[in-house]
Amino acid sequence: MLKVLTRQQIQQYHDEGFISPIRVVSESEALSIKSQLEEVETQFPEEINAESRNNLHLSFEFLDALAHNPIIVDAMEDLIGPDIALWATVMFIKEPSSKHYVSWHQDATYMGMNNTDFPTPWVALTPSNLETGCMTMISGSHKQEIHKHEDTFEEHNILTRGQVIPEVDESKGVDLILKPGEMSIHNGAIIHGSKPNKSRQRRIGFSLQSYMSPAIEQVVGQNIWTHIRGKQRQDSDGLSLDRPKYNMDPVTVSQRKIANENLSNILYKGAKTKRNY
Ligand SMILES: O=C(O)CCC(=O)C(=O)O
Repeated sequence: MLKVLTRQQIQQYHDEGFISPIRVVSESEALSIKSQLEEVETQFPEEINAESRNNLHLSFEFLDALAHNPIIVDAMEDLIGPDIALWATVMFIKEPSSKHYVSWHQDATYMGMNNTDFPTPWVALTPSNLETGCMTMISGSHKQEIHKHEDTFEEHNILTRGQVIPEVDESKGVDLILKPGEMSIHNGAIIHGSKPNKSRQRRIGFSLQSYMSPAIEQVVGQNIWTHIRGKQRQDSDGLSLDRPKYNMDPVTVSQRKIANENLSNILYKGAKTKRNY
């Protein structure tokens, strides 16, 4: 029996590679999460900034709560079954009137898994639209192989390697317009990207990348998984993570550091350069 998604939405996920929009929290709750985020950005600038944006859920309680939000997790269960672990999270922030963008890419390319078929919820904490630089999905492209990506390390490209698929048929592009508190869900193999934020407000999206069943294995490097629901994974670098009881709970801060080092080793394997995110 389905918990959150409809059969039609599941069909859309399989046919097009994404679903959108789905409400996760109310608009006012989303704005409260944004305020908490901005408070900790000021309080702990070393821990949370444009370069330190990975796995914030490991040491910030309000983001841990979002990673375990029952609407998100129930939607994941509808797609992948009852045994669920989270690979990592990324806070994608585009500052007002900035040049930052995300080039056409497929998430699974550098994640080092033995499969590319896994869902990523992306939760909007601010309006995400054509003006602020929402994500655009190339409908149906998750059915293609993983394309060759060129690593550009371009200054304004906020992907790790600035990786790009050079030729994309943009005619199949679908813009995912989200209000604060809504999410989209996209497949690990779908081609997607996003343009700069031309507005006078920040565009913030929390990407829960990705929820996976134990059938999907890490074959490059070693990841520290966040256990979410059902059977616990056995391949979590020997670590069972503590959840933060409050922001910057010290045990969890050191765990995040190790998790991010592991993540970086996976994402930059074989790359000529390594950025700090
Ligand atoms: O936030 C963005 O604009 C892009 C995010 C993205 O590529 C992802 O979550 O997979």
